[in-house]
Amino acid sequence: MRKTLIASTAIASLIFSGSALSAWTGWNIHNKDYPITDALESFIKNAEKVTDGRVSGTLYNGAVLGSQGDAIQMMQIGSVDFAGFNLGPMGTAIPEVNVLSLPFIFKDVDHMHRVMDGAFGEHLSEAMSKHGIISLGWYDAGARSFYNHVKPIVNPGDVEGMKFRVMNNELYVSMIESLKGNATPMAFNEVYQSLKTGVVDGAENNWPSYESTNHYEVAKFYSNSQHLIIPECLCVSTKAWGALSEADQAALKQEAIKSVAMQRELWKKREAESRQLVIDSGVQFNEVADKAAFSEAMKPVYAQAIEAIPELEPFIKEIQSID
Ligand code: GTR
Repeated sequence: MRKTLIASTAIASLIFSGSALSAWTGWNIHNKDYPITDALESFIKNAEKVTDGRVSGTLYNGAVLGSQGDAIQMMQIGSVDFAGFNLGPMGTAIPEVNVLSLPFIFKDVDHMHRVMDGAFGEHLSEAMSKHGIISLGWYDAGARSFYNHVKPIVNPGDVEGMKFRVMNNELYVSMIESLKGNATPMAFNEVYQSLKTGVVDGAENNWPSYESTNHYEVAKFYSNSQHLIIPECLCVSTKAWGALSEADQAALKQEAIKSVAMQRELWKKREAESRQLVIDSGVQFNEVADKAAFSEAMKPVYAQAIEAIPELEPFIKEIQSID
């Protein structure tokens, strides 16, 4: 009786002060012991502390709530509150985000950090917020390179006639077609089986995902083309965000900064470990010496993307103007 009284007094005072209790639902594609998983878990745990329990939450790993495409829709209607999204396939829901899916748009990962951590990142987050999603920070996902079970990729011509799985976004289909290969868009969790059964010859990803999914067991040639550098986000729905007081928003922004710093540290370590693990297991690795040849061959993707999505042009220029 006494407990109930205390609890209802606490709830009444929260409502009176304009704050309500929010139990957030979180979506994540990766499993436990992966950099973004640890960073999202730490974010939501600390969110509860710094808001005195006004925000708490549960992170659902391994895409158990649905594919990223489903989760984006759920965030837009407010049934997923926070997530770690890959900004590549997000392009199908938010046109401006496609700028990050252009091959070789960043010079390297450090350049991506400089661009995303500055005014550009804010502009992009603003564009995203018009679609119901806010980014509180940008996680690292390294660079994506080709791997397959047929042969090393050394020159752009080596991709000709080969079948590659790509993430769900037409831009990646154009990218593979620019090398005269065939692209099959497919969800992340279907790729292992497709490589194993020969539905596709190869795919492309960073070292940690190549390793954590065991793709390296069924696609033993990894060629370091680094054609895509796509960050991921610590995303929150505008609905959940708008329900918070300004003080709680400020506190969560601070936690997001910490979560991003943590993830980038873990990422650096994991990238080196994954690379070593797969090479030790017998993966045949080759550097791609002439990346400029790939960049040149993939250039038509830019014009095609601008034609389909004119909003991209200023975003491309903005990235290219940053050193
Ligand atoms: C990973 C990324 C995932 C997912 C995956 C894919 O690198 O972290 O979010 O997009 O690639 O290839 O689908």
